[in-house]
Amino acid sequence: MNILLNILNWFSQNILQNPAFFVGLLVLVGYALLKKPAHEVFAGFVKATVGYMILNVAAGGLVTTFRPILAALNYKFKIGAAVIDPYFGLTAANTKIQEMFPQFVGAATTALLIGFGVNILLVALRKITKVRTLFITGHIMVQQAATVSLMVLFLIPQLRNTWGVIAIGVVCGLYWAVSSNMTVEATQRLTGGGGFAIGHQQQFAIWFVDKVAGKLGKKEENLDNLKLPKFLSIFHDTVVASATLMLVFFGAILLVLGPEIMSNAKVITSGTLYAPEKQDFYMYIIQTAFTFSVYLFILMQGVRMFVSELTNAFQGISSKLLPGSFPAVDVAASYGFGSPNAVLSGFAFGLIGQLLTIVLLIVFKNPVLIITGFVPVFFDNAAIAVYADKRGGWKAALILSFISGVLQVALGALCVALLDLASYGGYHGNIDFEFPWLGFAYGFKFLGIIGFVLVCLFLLAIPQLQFMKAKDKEAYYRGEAQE
Ligand code: ASC
Repeated sequence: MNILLNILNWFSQNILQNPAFFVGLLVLVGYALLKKPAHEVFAGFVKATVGYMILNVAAGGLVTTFRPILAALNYKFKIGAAVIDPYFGLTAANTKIQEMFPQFVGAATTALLIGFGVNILLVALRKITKVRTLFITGHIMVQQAATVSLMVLFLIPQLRNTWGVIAIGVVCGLYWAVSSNMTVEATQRLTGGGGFAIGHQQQFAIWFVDKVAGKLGKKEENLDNLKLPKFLSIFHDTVVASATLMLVFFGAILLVLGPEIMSNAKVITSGTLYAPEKQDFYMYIIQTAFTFSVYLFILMQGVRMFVSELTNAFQGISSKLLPGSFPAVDVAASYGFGSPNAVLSGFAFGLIGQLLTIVLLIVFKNPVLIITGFVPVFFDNAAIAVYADKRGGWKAALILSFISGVLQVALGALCVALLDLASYGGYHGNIDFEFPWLGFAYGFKFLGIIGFVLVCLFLLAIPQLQFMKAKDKEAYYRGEAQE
């Protein structure tokens, strides 16, 4: 008995609470199940583990670059700031969990495993559950599991135990299965029967857009004829786009803060100080803004490494276990099926919506300042424009991506306040993590475990309603769009 307990204890401390090795182990088991040769199993394990360790290095770098600016903002204006971007959100959620609930650092990775299992189960029982899709976008699952872990642990104190870890996995799995299932028809229509669904961060939005776009405009008047300014195309490159956004936002913030505060060691308790004798303040600003881009780039590199292994392992397992189900993949897969102008117009109008709302936050002296992150403003709004254009033409695309930009900032500010993330500098920010997740989070806060159960029941009910509304039940399982 003692030996068993010791083994479990060792496993929990060294693997479960050390996500790098846990992710490596998932890949190892996945590849072994797929009967890959031993050297490939080993290589997969190494790449996944090292990839996750690279992610950790970059997350640490983001925190040390960001914290002094947050501290200075707080000192001078008594406001907190948060970048709404899933990578900043991941770092913020993990840092907060590590500081407040250190025994739960492994919760998100355990949830990944449980959630994936729940999703497999829901698809396996599709005759009952009506779920047709398996979510396999690994890096998104990692980000979402972290945010959901924080929501559950922070907002429902009764779940700060083993049940809580299981609960996080269950609600993640339900969200992955159900939300991706909501995109089947819209995506089949967009891609002309491409055979995949979306498993990313805007599934509720895609469902909604597909329903309302037709009422906002005519699909014949699509974005193909729109002339966009040439310079927008530089935003196709994430380094250029994130460095530019960071330069604009942090440039403005650092200019307002000024060199005195940024060189004051009493205010800036950790991270890099501005040292006046060594560097010009303006060069310091550019360097600091670009440093974010550097760490973001490293972070994405690490993520890419472990995710391609994780995705292969997951996909292999699911194709063996669940033939005939729809894989739910990265939203970028849909862009090629839309009007070439849709991606950049969605980004541009989403950005306008975000910037206007940020100005309103400043004018009305909101205690939390929101800073535009690249991933939601680009990928969410691009997807919204692609799907909206298909059903309602350019008018629907521009209106809906603009509204999404407004909501990302306004509801994002509420999320930051609710989860008390301002001193951690980031929130997930993708549109599903404002709507419906903000609502779910309020349910957790005000109704506790009952709220949690209601959220699960609500999610389970969605595919049942989709199925009830489908006229041809066989076509529902084949994923054919019926209107
Ligand atoms: C995200 C995220 C990314 C991008 C990428 C788009 O939400 O975390 O890295 O979108 O998946 O292809």
